[in-house]
Amino acid sequence: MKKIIVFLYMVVAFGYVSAQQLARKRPNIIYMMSDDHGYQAISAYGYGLNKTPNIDQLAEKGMLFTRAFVTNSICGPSRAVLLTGKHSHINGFKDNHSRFNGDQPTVAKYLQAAGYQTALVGKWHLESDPQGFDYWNIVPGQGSYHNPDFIEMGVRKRVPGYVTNITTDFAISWLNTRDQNKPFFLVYQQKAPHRNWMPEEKYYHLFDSTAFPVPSTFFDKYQTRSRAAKEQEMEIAADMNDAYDLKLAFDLTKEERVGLANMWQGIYDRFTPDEKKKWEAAYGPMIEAFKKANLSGEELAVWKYQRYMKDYLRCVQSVDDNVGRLMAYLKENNLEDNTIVIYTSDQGFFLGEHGWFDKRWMYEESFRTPLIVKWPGVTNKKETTSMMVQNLDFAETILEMAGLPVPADMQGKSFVPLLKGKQKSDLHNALYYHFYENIEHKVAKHIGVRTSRYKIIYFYENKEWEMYDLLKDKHEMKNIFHDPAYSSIRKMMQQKLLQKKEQYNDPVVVEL
Ligand code: SGN
Ligand code: CA
Repeated sequence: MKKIIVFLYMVVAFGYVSAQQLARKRPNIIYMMSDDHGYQAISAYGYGLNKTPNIDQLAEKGMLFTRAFVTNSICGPSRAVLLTGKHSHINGFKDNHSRFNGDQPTVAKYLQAAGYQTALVGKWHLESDPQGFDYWNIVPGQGSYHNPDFIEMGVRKRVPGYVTNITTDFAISWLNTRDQNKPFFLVYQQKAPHRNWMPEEKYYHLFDSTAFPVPSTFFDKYQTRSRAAKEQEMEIAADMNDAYDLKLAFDLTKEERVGLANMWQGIYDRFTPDEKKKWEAAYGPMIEAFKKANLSGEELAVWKYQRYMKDYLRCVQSVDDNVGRLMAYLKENNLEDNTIVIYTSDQGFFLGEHGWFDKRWMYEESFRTPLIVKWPGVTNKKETTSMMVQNLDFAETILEMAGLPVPADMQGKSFVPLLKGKQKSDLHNALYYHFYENIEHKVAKHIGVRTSRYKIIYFYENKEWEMYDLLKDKHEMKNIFHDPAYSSIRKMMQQKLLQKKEQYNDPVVVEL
């Protein structure tokens, strides 16, 4: 049945494509998606934390989205939404413990069937083998930063070096060997800057003397918020592991090797003895200084925040370098003018806001994701848009970029008109969200809706509600769900939630 769907689609599409083809050469498309790269850590977004000149360069001739969101802020689900253009309850991949049914139609399959060469490199995280790609070379599960394993078309081997560079090496060698007579679709998915934030050797000392500004919400006590916000386990102060997250240890004793500390040892053992020496030389003085300082309370929390930010942003630096490498390759090979480049992340990330690391929430930092689209001949100058789009729209957009029709069962909308400057009103009046994984970090399951001004969240396990006026409270510190001044807005937002839930056929039960 699923094969028939792709076939029927092609019957319709081919007539369309050949007409289009006469008019122009079909563009190549590179979809770059990093793992856990918050928009705060891209300098084009203006947060002043770090410098990402290569990603910023995409924005110089592209469109930067300040309101791009995901449907379910976690890795596997986000990737499945990108591939299918369908919400998690429809594509079947609801949380990181799911297995993707690779037999269903995907954007990669549609492009492949229309004559695109397709490849996937880097993080995958969908458990089943990739389908719809002529070439794939992926890291198993979360992958490793140093001397990682890769699975190339089903064959697993260990590759010496640093994962972010290796992923690019594989992308470039595929580009070199591809059939040059066909357009290509390259899905380039970095593992970085995912936890546990292990930088590349050349950046061991980057930010050594930088003190990052502590977010205004860092000491949030979650007053007025639901139980969910208070019960999570993702606080920098309380939930980071000394060895694994904060890098306060080297080789551990047998007794120390438990839980996350044991994971640290596994990661540390991927280093060669010489690499361990270099790591110890770089991180040793930090550990000594920490021991001497004997910090506690708020000082210790801020110290952990600084420690976290340094390693996280060091990993981002290598991501940015490698975007530069790929862009240089395009230029050197005369591909720049006919290649669309999309840069995004599988979701946003907390960089200390509300005292947190990780994602999962429908709160802005993790619900929002960075998005920059550079389309030569279409987005010729730097432009910023605040119109709302969602990763549910990505597959549809990519198909339209390739001159292909959007299948009727995809649930998002192409934002090609927005990229072309033809979209004058918001593509969506509200965005729908559903998070399912109340396991690690203990974030209660929730659904919600966001309009350009308001957001309502329903934690359906606890039957608790939150609502925010984002115009007056952009940091989402004051839950106004029970505020009588907002009672008509509350009713309107609850109705919108029900309406979106119906529209997308989500069977979750809402008790008003
Ligand atoms: C791992 C991390 C979590 C993280 C999930 C999901 N724990 O399980 O901190 O939230 O990945 O991340 S770790 O101890 O294994 O590092 S995701 O990006 O893959 O969704
Ligand atoms: Ca992720």
